[in-house]
Amino acid sequence: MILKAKRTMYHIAILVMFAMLGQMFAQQTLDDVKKARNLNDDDVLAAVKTFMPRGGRDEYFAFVGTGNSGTMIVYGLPSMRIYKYVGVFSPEPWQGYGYDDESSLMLKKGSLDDRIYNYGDMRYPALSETNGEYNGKYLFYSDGANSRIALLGLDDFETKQVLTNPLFANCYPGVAVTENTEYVIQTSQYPAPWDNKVASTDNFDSQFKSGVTFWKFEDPKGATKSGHHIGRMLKEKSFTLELPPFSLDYFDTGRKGSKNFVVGLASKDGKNYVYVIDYSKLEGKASTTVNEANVISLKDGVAANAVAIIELPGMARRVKVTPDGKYFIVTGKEVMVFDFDKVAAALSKTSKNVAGVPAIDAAGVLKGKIDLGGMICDIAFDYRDGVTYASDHGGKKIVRFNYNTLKKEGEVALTFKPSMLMTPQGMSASPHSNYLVAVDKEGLYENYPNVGPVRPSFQHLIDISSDNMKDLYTMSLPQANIYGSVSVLRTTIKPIIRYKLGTNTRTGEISNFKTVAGQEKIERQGNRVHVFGTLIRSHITPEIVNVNEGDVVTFHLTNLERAEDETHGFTIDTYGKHGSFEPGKTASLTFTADRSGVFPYYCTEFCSALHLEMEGILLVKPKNWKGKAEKVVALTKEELAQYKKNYEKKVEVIKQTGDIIGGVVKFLKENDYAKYPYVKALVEDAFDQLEKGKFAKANYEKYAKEGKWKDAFLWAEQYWQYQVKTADVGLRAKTLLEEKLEGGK
Ligand SMILES: [Cu+2]
Repeated sequence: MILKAKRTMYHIAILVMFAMLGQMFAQQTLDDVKKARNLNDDDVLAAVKTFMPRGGRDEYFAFVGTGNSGTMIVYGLPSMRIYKYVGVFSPEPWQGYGYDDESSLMLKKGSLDDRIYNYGDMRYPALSETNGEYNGKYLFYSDGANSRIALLGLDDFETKQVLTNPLFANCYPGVAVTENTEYVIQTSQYPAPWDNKVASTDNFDSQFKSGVTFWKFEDPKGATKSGHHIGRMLKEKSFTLELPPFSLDYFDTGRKGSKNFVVGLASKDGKNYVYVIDYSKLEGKASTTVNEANVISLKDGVAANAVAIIELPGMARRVKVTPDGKYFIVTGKEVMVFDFDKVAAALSKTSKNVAGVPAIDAAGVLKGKIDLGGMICDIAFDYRDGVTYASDHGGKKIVRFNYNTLKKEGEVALTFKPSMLMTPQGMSASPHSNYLVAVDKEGLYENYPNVGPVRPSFQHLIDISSDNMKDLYTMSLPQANIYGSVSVLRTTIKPIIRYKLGTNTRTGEISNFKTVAGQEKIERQGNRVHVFGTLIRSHITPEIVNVNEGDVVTFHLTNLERAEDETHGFTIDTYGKHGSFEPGKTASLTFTADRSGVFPYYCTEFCSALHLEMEGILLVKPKNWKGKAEKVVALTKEELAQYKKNYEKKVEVIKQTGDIIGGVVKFLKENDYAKYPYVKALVEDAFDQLEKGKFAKANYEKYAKEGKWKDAFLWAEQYWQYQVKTADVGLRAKTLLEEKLEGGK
């Protein structure tokens, strides 16, 4: 009685406390917060424009290279939240990139000498296109430092191919694609003799070269066995146009009427140029092969009227093709708009040349120029005809002008020095008109703390949806360079949720090492050991692996999970191997067991409450080990009785869980779940789990009959794990079906 009274008092005390808290919170009105934080209406409006409510989704994905770190960052617009780091040119341990055999092989194949480089230099990416519009399927990056090119698949945001440019000693760290992604274009940056030949700088003009590589890209119509569409760049169908020893800079590709053109910045002997290439005149015209690469000599390129150069009055910072494909704009002290039609006509009518490249007189192909007052770093387009944004770095402002009228339309003053610009869909034929992202490095410490000599760069979100441009939000990006990014409408990309069981994510094929539940095994041939294992909450199977010092061991692991986002990590202590296993993925980790001892292996991803149980032991016996087999201690009567009790309890729980599953199944069937594809897929996944558990059920029943209560209990526990997973997926299917039925009413 006294106890009950005490409890009541306790409850009342809690209620009173909540009431008081309620009052305290009630005082926090919007006005209070504004006052307390010294915010004006504009600040609040800016915050509201980027705030992402629960259930909200960003309109765009943006992709930024980290420069030297060799990884890519994915963030959302307008929330500016970072979603992902993706290993591209350098190993990335969190996803096991460059640590498991599949990704290591890909990186090694993509290097000059079978080594894995630990860094890159990646700046300007390109998204794959269909008819000049982003199709949301692939993304490409160039590695300036190690002359590589990479293909990323956007159905799982992973790197699928890395290749070395067979000619260039270093590359410009940007790429561009043609209108239907027929080619991915990469250029050299600093001139050097090709194919790593040695030449004296005395012979700079004759032995050093620059060039433009057209990587042939093919996107298969059909899917791989795992359901992936993985395109490939094909070296044998690619070609490179030889150019004199120019230093090459930013470049872009034409579209619509100018779809056969590439335009880029070049410099030599203190002079600045734009080079123009009509690649359609070069296809199938290889003059020779160097290092198995098809090369078109400058002489043959000139003979085909495929290349020319335009001298510029001064230093140029950027060249970009307008969304309509009619013009290309070169920025610098002046903004110059060149007319593609005039350039195309002038290609075969040149009389002068620079280092053997036909030279077109700028005045004859210019549409016009505009002086915006300062040095213009970069430009970006929006959907409206001719509307262009220019970054005036020194002037700390964004200027809006129109390339058709060549008139300035407006500007917004900034507190920082803007450099690279990006609009969503901005490098496609249809840029969007709501946001502009400006990058800066030097400025803006007024609201950022000092974090030591190395500081982040910043991505500023600017609202351009009205004529009054407004700086909304600043995101700091550690590791990211100041370089450009691309951004695509989020719904254009259709990412998968899980892999088909056994997927080698780098090839998209079903791995030869796929292992299903109950078929885990260890195979040995001489000193070569293959472990075929599985990962599923909350077990790594097998749990014990015995090898001898000096054995070459491969763990081939498959994540059997069908639940969303149920990734398991895997590491073997001190062996420097780490894998990340997303649901359905199969990957392999190979190492030489060159240190004897007992090495726990375990799941490195916090995957569930039973995460700690995902562990096992690798026992590496030293050479000439003469240790006798240790005695196995038999269970005492009491221990056996305890296991029997535990087993019986577990069987009861299994029955209850079975009832829950039965109820869910009844509801699903009564409501025609199969009519809803996504629900159907979930239900199939759920039963897939239960199906896999059958062997565990057979085992626990068998051991119970034999009175082996420890084994019976452990197998019952395992079966229950499968049941839990079935119930988990099943309940999600039920909730989804309820929502569908609700929505249908
Ligand atoms: Cu785990």
